[in-house]
Amino acid sequence: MKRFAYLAVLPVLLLVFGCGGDDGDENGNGPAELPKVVAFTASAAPSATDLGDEVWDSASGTIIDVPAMAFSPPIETRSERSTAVAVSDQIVFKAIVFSDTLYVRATWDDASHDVWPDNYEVVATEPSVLFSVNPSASVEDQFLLLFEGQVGEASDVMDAWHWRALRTASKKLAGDTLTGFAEGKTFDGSSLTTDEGDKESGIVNPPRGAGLSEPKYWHEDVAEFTDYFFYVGDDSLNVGGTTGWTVGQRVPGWMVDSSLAASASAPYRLSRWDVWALSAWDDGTKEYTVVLRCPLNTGYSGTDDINLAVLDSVKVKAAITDNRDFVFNQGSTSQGITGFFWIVLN
Ligand SMILES: [Ca+2]
Ligand SMILES: [Ca+2]
Ligand SMILES: [Ca+2]
Repeated sequence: MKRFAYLAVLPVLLLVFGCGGDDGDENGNGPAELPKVVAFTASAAPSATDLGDEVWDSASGTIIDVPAMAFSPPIETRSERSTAVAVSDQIVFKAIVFSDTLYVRATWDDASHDVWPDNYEVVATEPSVLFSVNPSASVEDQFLLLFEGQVGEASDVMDAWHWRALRTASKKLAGDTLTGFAEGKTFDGSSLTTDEGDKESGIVNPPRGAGLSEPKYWHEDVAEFTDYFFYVGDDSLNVGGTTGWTVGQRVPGWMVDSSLAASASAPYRLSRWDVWALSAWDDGTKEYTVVLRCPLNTGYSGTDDINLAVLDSVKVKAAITDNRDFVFNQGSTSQGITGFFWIVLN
């Protein structure tokens, strides 16, 4: 198997074989013990709406270093990173198990709330409103949690929860009670594949006509509308207001489909959307807090998810980007990947 983890600790590269996942106390293969995030067993579900729910005070936080910027060897250590590297050098993790559900909370610094992929920007208002498309080549901030272990029939892949600051996490994507999802995926070492399900959370806002950079959908409040997404099916869409703009204003390049959760039934969302997310970016502290929750056994462990219900601990790694998609076959100064660490489930 090619599933090795390269944990960069000072100058030492510690080779850790990645198999199993239920011996959280000792890995037995090297001198350094992997960090642990010990889940707190809660007696009530953490709030689905409040990131500050005090139940999280009972869960101990573990700081996980973010030393690397490549997913696979040769891995680059922190000292080799460019000084221009954009992402935080650590993530603070907490975990809670309540009933049959795992909650994972990650907090990391990010100076920018990047949620404007493919936006339109007003570049002129006279003699008519002119837009440019995605002038900043922005993408969005992203978080990835990878689980080592058996996924369906395959043992050489990792289960993946992929959270994105706009397309899976927009507020009210999941109605008024949650902010959205992390997308269920599988990581084969070089790319991510979505779990079963064809529903899309984010839908691009297309140009109005061929050859035009004018957005098809905009808000009736035009100049007053400052949010970074629309809802599919919103009655305020497609009114085509062309007055009141000033240069530099933006129209969202994506719409989100809140029916993904409004329809509510798991058979509608399928395996692709069984990880729920509550998240926020704090403009004061410049910090993301993301809580992901998922059943320990999603019911898809025979195909594309790990079955956490049969494990005492699971070995994971996490990754973050700053306004970029993940790059899996080489380094990037806009992403960081942790070494392996444990989430102790009970
Ligand atoms: Ca950012
Ligand atoms: Ca799934
Ligand atoms: Ca999966």
